[in-house]
Amino acid sequence: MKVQAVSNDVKATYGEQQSEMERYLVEGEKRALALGNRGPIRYNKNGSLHEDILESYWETGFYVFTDVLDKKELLDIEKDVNDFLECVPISEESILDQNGNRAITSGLRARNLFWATPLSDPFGGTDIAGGRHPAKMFEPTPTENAPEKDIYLILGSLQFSEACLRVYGHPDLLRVAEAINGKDFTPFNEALFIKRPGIGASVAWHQDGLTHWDSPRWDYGTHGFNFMAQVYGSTAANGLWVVPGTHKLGKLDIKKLVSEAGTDRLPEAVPMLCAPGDVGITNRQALHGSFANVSENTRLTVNFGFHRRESVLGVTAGGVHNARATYDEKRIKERSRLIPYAIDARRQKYPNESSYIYAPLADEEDKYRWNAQAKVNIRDYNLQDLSI
Ligand SMILES: O=C(O)CCC(=O)C(=O)O
Repeated sequence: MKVQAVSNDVKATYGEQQSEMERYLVEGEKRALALGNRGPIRYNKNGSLHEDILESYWETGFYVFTDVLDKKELLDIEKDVNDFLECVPISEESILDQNGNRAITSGLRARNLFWATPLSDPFGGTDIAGGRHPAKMFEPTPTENAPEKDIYLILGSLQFSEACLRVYGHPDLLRVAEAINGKDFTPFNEALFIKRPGIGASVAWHQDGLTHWDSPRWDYGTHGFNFMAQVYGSTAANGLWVVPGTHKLGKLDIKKLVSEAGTDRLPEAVPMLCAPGDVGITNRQALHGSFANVSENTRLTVNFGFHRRESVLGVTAGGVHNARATYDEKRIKERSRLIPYAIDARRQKYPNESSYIYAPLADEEDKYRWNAQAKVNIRDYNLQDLSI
């Protein structure tokens, strides 16, 4: 199935909550635009990321960089994702794709595909992912012609798409990562979120971090941030929502917040509004989530996160995205190779761009040429995600 194929002739709605939801979306948009945390990536005269951007990011916990990816690059991503979706298993239980071939993910050890019933909330109120999604979202009723289950999340996505790998090596985005997490920043993980119209599952309200909430050295940036590049844009109806400023508040009692609001429509939350090619960043400590997509628009998010080195080095963590482990220098180096691979892949496609130099592996750049062998080398790379 193509990522933008719309299978619903009959439109899904929010049922009895439709009018309240419509009002919430409009009000949320107004609140979002009033924050002013959006604009192109800009630099100070000395080449560092513009201080207004950093100030706004640290104040609200998110930011939207406008016009980062051009139309051609977006089409490359769309093509890769469509090619990938041709080769995924036809169902959660199958190892065969729609053409009867072994699915692209079969034989991989890491978990890559997450399926959900249409418009459901697969995580909310469960113990999955360390129980970090404690409150259930409203689940609208899908239309009769919706599929039984659909893939809404793909992990380890850089091994499936060179276009996504090139986004990962984008020099301006890596400069942003450096400005927020320091020159020796490290990877977290990478994902594709697909929210199809009338099908896309919700992601219940959560804060991402699991490890450092009680650390005496905890601060506003301890659990890193995620980039969220939008291929078709993201609206109030299908996009991520963030409660501004919550990255500063420590671990929140999310169940209580939802219960006090009497609804999953948290009153202070705002949507991350993006045009195609915009790239958001969200502090992983901020309270965030997204609603089931009853709108007519697909959201395809190229999601990838980065950490401060000091937040992962020597830390024992995991169990959500992969096995529990202690993240020593060797593990971090191994996982970080995706950065120079991505930089090289991007350089090959856009030779006139000024490439980012990733300081921790700068001396060994020659080891990380993006070629057929490298492609084999990164199979199952996400077994080594640095998940805190
Ligand atoms: O894109 C979404 O809907 C959810 C993303 C998210 O929760 C995350 O990146 O932590």
